[in-house]
Amino acid sequence: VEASIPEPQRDAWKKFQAKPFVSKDDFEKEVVRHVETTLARSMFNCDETAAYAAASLAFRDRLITEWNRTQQRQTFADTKRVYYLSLEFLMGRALDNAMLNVGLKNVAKEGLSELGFRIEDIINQEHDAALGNGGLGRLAACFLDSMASLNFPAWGYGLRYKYGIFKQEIVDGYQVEVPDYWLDFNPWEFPRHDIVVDVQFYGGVRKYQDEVGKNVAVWEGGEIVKATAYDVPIPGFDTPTTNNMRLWSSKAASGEFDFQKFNSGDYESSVADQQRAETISAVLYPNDNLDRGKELRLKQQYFWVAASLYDIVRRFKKSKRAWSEFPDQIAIQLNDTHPTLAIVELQRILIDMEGLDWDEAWTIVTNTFGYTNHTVLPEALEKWSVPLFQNLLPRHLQIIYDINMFFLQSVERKFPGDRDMLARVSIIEESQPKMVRMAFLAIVGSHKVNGVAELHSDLIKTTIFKDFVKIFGPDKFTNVTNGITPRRWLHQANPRLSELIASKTGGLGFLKDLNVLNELEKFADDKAFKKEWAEIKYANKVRLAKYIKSTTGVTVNPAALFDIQVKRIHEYKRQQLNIFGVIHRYLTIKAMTPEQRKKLAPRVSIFGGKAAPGYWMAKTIIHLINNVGAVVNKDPDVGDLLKVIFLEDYNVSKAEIITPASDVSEHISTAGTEASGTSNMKFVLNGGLIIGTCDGANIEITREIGENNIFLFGNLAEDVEDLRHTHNYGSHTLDPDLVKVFDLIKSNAFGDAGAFGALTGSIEDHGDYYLVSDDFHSYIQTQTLVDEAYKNQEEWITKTILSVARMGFFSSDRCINEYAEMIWNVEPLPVEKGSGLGKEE
Ligand code: F55
Repeated sequence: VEASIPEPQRDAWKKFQAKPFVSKDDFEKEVVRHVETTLARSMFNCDETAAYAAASLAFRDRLITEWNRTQQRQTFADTKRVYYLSLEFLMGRALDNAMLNVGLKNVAKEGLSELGFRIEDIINQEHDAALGNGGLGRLAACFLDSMASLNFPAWGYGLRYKYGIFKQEIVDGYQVEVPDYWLDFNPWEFPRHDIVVDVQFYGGVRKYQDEVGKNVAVWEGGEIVKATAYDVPIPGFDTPTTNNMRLWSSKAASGEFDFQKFNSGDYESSVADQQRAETISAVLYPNDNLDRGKELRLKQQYFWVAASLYDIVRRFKKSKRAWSEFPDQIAIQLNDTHPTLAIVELQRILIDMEGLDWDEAWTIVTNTFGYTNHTVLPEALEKWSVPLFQNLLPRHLQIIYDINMFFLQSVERKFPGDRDMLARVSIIEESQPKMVRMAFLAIVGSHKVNGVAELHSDLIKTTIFKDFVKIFGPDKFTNVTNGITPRRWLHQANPRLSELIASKTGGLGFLKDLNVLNELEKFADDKAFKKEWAEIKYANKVRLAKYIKSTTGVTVNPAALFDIQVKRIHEYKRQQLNIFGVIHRYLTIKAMTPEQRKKLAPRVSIFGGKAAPGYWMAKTIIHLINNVGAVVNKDPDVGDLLKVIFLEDYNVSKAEIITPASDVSEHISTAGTEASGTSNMKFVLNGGLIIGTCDGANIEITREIGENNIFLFGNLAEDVEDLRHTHNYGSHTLDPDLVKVFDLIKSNAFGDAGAFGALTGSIEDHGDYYLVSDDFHSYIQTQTLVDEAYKNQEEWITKTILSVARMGFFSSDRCINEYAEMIWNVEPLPVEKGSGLGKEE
């Protein structure tokens, strides 16, 4: 149905078009209107929740106006678009970000104040949008911010989980998971009840030859689930461009429930059908870097991929272009292997629905997709059992077999007779049961594969994807080192530092071109500047200390060295190395004379992060940290010299308080295991130093900021394999200091040692896979260097200024520009400024 307004009536539309507010008065007017109409309240019952709701709705209205204009502009310009497919978008809060990106936070602050509210209190009402696990999900969120800020025509596609990552509570030192029901009130989404896609599951495939002898496959039967679109506007910083994140929600095809079943008395099964459909988008799987092969997860993947591709193809078809132009109009980036089915789905659409030849279709498919790998850990590489696939997606399995056949034929031509090679690279693993190797499918179906930091991109080329480099040549593989958005991770999280930088570099331009930070180098020895710089760090530490007091009851000294490790709990990230180091410090302090104690810089060791609910070892690490804290924090003999804090429920909004408050942060993964890491970048950008291994992006951070400004330790990636071999087949003696730590644990100093037997045992008796003992001495020594360096505050501050000045490379804007040029071949669509944008600095 043509829904476009006829020409003669359009003047009326133009005359009455919504105008985004710019002034304080207009903002207040909008807030009051929303309180009194949308929320049906008044000045006599407007609490902070209502004020948050109204302020958000005022900004949402403003965003959606720009959103509409952006979409019109992009459709009219008809340029190539990027679609970023990610099962996770770890967005955090939207209001503060929206206010800052459109440049109206001060307007809102004054407006809210006139209406009787403090803006901080209003911002704090918002529930995080926590639709992700960790780095991978947060990267997707940073990319959306950068793509909008750089005016790229780009959409994110994901799932609208009813429950995001669980909320973590600590009870008696143990992690307890609580469901995160976040949709109770979400002013940031627009349900699109008119955009609904049918998604098919199960059923069978009928094959026949048509009248001209062409082979036809029809996927029929099975069941249909409906996907409804929910749109979330993504405002760019200092630009009217407002992009879209489209999240799909699942519903039973028959609406509420199947009336036929209902009328025939089969009430229960009609309700069950409905619930089964809704289950698809119900929860985010809480594993990071682990693949569990559950059917519901595969259903989620196909549901989301099928709806997104239908949407993308529908939009393309409106342009009436030839299919061969598809890759000129569309780039699709796969955030890890989770959306790999999109490759198969597009091939299916082109050959089964649109009648293209296999080869013609396959050329389109491979030119459209790019695949980003985020891990080399074998347990995280996705595989799906063939029988499961056969049952759920029978036609897709056939297409995968065909893709594999043509691929293996090409390998055979290139390496005749190399049977081992064929077995190694086959998309189908010949195991019992057979498995579909999703990473291999993603490589074969994409034109570029990238890793997320230099070391990682080298590692994938020399280890897990080595054969594919031989087959496709090295140019198919590339590196795009991760980045972070300086808008959220500097301007929003650390407003005072942002303001100071702005005052010295000529305004907020550095937030759009982070290399401008270079200009700070000249202040590295400037007394007055250093004083302000240090005051800001101290104020951020005071803020965190208050937060620690209010959430844990522990008093920490803001003058102490704040040593922070916040990230998902995982053995490869080695929070156990950190806590063993803390126990070693405790032993050392206990053995010190009063004179020695006077010379030691007081320390607060701060941990935070969630363990996957089924990851026992990670939960044990949390338990140990909490038990060590319980003993150390109340030991009067230690006092301020050492405090150990575990912060509950680490998430994006908490990261905004924690990150600016670090003196040192820990990025201490076993070399070769952390693909990149991104919190390392956030901490340095906020004036903290790093203690870290030569792993992931730590290496490039060192190259940028200089090796005098980072505390590196531990074995190198190239030596890890040999060390593991020695543990298993040679002699394996533990570091003597680590033995003392274990002895203390075993003396029940931190509660029943039985609880920690698996943890110490994994190192003593099970090969110490993550090299905790091998790196322990180097770690302790380096921590001593940190203590020494911290005593010289003047030098320390200089180091942090120089580091910040050299962090420009790690903006996600640089990253997106690299993707655009090397992988997507897309251009930004610049916009005239002044279409209602706030003009604040
Ligand atoms: C989630 C689900 C599965 Cl099935 C597998 C992995 C994940 C996940 O959360 N991975 C993840 O966060 N990976 C991280 O990606 C970051 C962004 O590239 C990297 O910085 C980080 O090194 C990597 O571990």
